[in-house]
Amino acid sequence: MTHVVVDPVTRIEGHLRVEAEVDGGAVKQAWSSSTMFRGIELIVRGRDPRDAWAFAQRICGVCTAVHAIGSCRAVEKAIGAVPPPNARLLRNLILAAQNVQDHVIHFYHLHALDWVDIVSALKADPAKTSALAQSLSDWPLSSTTYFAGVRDRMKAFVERGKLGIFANAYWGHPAYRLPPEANLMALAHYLEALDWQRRFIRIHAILGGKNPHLQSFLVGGAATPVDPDSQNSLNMETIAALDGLVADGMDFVSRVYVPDVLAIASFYKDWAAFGAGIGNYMSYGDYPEGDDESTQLFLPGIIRGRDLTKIGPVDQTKVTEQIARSWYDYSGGNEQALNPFQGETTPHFTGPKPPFERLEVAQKYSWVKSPRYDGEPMEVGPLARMLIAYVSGRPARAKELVEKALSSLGVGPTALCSTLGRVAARAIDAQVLVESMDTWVKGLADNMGRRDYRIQDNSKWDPGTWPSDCYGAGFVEGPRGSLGHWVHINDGAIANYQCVVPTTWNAGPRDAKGQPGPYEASLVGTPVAIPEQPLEILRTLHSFDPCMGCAVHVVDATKRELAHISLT
Ligand code: NFE
Ligand code: MG
Repeated sequence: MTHVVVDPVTRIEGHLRVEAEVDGGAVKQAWSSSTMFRGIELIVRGRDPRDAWAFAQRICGVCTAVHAIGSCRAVEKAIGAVPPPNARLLRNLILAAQNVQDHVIHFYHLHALDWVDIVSALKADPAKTSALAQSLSDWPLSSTTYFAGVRDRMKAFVERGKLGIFANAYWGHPAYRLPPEANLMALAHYLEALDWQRRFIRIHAILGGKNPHLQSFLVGGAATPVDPDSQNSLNMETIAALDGLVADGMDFVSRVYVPDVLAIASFYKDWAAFGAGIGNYMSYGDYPEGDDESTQLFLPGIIRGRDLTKIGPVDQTKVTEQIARSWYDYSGGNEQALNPFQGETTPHFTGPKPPFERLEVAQKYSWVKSPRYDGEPMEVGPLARMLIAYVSGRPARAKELVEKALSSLGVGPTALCSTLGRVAARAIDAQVLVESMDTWVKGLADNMGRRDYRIQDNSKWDPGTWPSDCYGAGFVEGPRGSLGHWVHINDGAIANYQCVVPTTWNAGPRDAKGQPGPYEASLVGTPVAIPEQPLEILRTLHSFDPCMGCAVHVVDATKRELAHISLT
């Protein structure tokens, strides 16, 4: 038995530590710990709920808009405001742009190097790479000269001994299986994706003034004026700019990202048998096209025990958070499971004191809480969304793309419940979303044509119109999955605020019953060829796209000083 510690897990957002027991070449047990403690969730207490989105958005530097939208939706539910169609379209566009950009960045920059050996790419024959690329897609950057140029740039890099962004990986590890030509193609696309993601997210600059942390959110709607007769508003010129950026997005996703994922997956089909984990999947659904849930592009639902024949409903009263293994206290006892409306955030670190060798896994070992649905752990994310789409047939485009991917790989639907399935589902999610963005841009243009310029329901803007005591919850599908913000408003001010985010669901530790969280469960059975180079552990972990910044977002409720940062 070898005890493997991966800390920090790199190429993620935030600080994640994983400990695993490896025996006979595979993981037997694993523990997931967020070692990061930071502060957002309670600083909105006592504040005007109309301002909460601007604070909540700072939970993360990656999935920023999702928190702003979750916050606005929670407050709108509490006070009874209903955003008009233009605001819905603007939010859908912002949210989808966030998801699509994040998925591309995740695949190429945070995850691909678990599958792609950059050093092997140097041995590639550019002519063969060109033939491979042209067999997969009609993407124009595919000539022999182009790939020779990429290879030579990389060679010069390596010869100077400065691997830069490619340093500190397990190059040459036996678990890498792509031929040099595929590695070179992926390297070229890694570099192209860096440039593409910068271009694509100009959608956020157009609709929100900047990225990250857009400025244009508003309780009851959006603060982006829509008026074709004004230079300073969203007008036909901006519609044309959005059209161009969405087309560029569709191009890259459908001609580079999706073909790359399928091509790489075809060399790693055995990874459809690893990383399944708990086999429960949940999605809140999102992208409303009308006033109620039934109009959403993605429907809410729950799949249990990998049973792809039925979908259960999501009843938000069944969502709770436990802290049996997390560094917090609950006033009513640490064995409690609290719904976020009653949620508490009282940090209580119980050790071990750093520097330490091992977490105290029999006690508390993470800053992430353990969310549960009806007492059960749930995996959230693009895989959950695509499974629910596949089983429900909605949206039809998602089902079609999932079927196409399965047939191109020659595998059945249960293969989706795996490390590989998570990666493929994310790419399909990106394609469905970028195609839908096109429809939403047209929707905005149509509304302008009809002179419907409404962007806000301001009937509830005045706190005098609010109930003196009210509760609301807002739900969003972020890049990493289902996100909820819960707010309790009393006398016009925030009395309690809780967020349960995608990475909290996926990265959470064991609960009071000892049930592992999704990361922990998914690692069991993962092969590990060389315990000192746990490349395979990273593959499964990265397939979830961890974000600890989102998962831990608390401050000390007693206002004790937790850290002092001196700038001198
Ligand atoms: Ni910080 Fe996030 C997403 C949210 S992860 S990236 O998606 O919310 O928990
Ligand atoms: Mg929380």
